[in-house]
Amino acid sequence: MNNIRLVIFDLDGVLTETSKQHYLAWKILAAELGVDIDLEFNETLKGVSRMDSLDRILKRGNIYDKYNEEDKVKLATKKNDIYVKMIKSFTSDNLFEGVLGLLNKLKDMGILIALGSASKNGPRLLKSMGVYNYFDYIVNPAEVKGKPNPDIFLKASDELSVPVENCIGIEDAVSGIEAIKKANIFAVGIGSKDVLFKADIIYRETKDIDLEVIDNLLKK
Ligand code: B16
Ligand code: MG
Repeated sequence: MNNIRLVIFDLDGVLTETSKQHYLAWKILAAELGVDIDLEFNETLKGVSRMDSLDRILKRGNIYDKYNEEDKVKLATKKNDIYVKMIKSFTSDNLFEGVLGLLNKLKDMGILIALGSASKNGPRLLKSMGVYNYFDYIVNPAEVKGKPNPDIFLKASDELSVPVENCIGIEDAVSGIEAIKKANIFAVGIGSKDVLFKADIIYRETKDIDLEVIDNLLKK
């Protein structure tokens, strides 16, 4: 196996599940603003940055024009404070099945590992789940354009000096798969084939990932 040299992981939905906590925190904030959000709407927030998520919620409630930038930062901070309390209890038990095995395998094979998450809480979560030291590089989402722009994935490839043809990106959200494809990187989808059909290969769960199969596909 010698084609994959860098694996760029998304966080929520790939390494662990934080979408429930994001949803509950947004739901509390949205309710205070008189906006109702449900699980279906929450799907549209996956992989989307904090400020863009807030904009979507305000638009849903037809109150987008009611708030200036300063108000919006305050609202987003309020949501984040609620969210951070919810993820305080995260430990290695919150890692999806197979993640630790996969990270160890990559390390053993000398393959670089990066985090390409839209979440500014990424480093905090990796530390509390005990896997921070596996990561050779963590993209700071504040420095690049969010998904579906390719920038998060291009930044990891660039910083670790690995050509895009030797990278793979692993994502659970449509916006993330779009970002990987725009970066000309091999896209591994985690989730449903009906949703992630633009990915180059799709697995139901992270534990199903087969690196040998992907490495062979990268050659083509
Ligand atoms: P934060 P990912 C994304 O994580 C979440 O899917 C999305 O719901 C969230 O709004 C975004 O991170 C920003 O998170 O508020 O913690 O900065 O899937 O890109 O790992
Ligand atoms: Mg995700």
